[in-house]
Amino acid sequence: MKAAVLHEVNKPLVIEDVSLQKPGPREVLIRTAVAGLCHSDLHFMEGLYPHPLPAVLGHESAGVVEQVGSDVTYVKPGDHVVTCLSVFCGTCDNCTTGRPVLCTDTSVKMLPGASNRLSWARSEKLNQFLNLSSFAEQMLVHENAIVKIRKDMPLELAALIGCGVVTGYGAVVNTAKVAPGESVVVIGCGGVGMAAINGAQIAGAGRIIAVDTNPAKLQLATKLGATDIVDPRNGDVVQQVRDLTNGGVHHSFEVLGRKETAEQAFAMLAPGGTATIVGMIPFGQKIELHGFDFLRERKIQGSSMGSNHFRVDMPRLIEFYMRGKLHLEDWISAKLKLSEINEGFAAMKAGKTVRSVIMFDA
Ligand code: PAD
Ligand code: ZN
Repeated sequence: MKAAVLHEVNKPLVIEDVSLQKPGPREVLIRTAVAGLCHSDLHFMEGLYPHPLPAVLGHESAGVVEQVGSDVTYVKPGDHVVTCLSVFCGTCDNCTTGRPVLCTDTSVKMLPGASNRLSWARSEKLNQFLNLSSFAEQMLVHENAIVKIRKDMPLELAALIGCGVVTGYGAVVNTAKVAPGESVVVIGCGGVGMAAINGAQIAGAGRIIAVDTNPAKLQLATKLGATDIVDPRNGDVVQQVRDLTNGGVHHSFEVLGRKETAEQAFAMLAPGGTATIVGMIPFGQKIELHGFDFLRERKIQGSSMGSNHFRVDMPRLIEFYMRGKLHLEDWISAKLKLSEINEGFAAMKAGKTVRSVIMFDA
């Protein structure tokens, strides 16, 4: 089968012939239908985060089950599934206390470089990425890395839920637990930020302020629920937000992955407010905060994949879509072939797209 391989950082992905093992007892072989391009893939391509290479990237996908291992009862061939990198064991302390994204069982949630599922004609090891590797015509995953979905859900929209949508929505609903009427700022309105805005609207937030440097993104944000927009090119973002909110917001979400914007997210909080950092700040980089702000009970926290319980959250997100509350069609900027994947990442880097998706049958 064909897969897009990252050989070296800051080099284009190369389409290669690769193979997968037969499913082990708890593994599922999936025919990939759609894979979304997420900025997290780009962070690894640019070397801002380390990963053993060569590797098949991709972690936002939907597909159809082809084959299951001897112990798998959850799905059968023909079932439609969405994948999630938050693979869980179900029995470690974090899983059993309701935080499966923090699963610590490395035999299920394998560490980078540990999986031997992928192979190719060369002697060099080919690495699986985040237990998924979605930029490939097929995926071999643990059964606890997938959720079964209804078959009338379009797979290209379902794929978006696999990372971007569950991350943005979950940051608002699961991590920050935004209450009805509270004010929200989302800094960075790409695929993940748009989901945070749409999630804030579903949660019943009051003011929802979208911050982005791209006017087209701000316009779409308004359609998804933003009540106000802020363009950083019009002046200090923190001051603009303070002016709009009479002194600060209850919740800010950094959905970009930069030091300056993480610091802005904290600085724009009202007393008692919470900043939630969703973006992947380059590995090793530190952020600076005013110590005094903690005396007014301002908080800052991380959010991994929207603190999801994806077997519950993803089918609910699909129901929101079916009821017209989650505007997934608006996310897709381009449908690409696997061979066009580098053009897709170039458009992301230029800030042009909300989400590009690879359509494997195209
Ligand atoms: P994206 O590239 O689609 O969106 C980034 C957006 O930021 C674009 O709309 C830009 O126009 C906008 N932007 C650029 N500069 C500024 C600025 N100075 N101020 C405001 N906006 C600006 O990215 P994405 O939505 O795919 O991902 C966003 C981040 O979320 C990224 O760091 C990614 O790695 C991270 C992420 N985290 C998790 C997690 O579990 N924490 C999961 C998925 C993605
Ligand atoms: Zn992602």
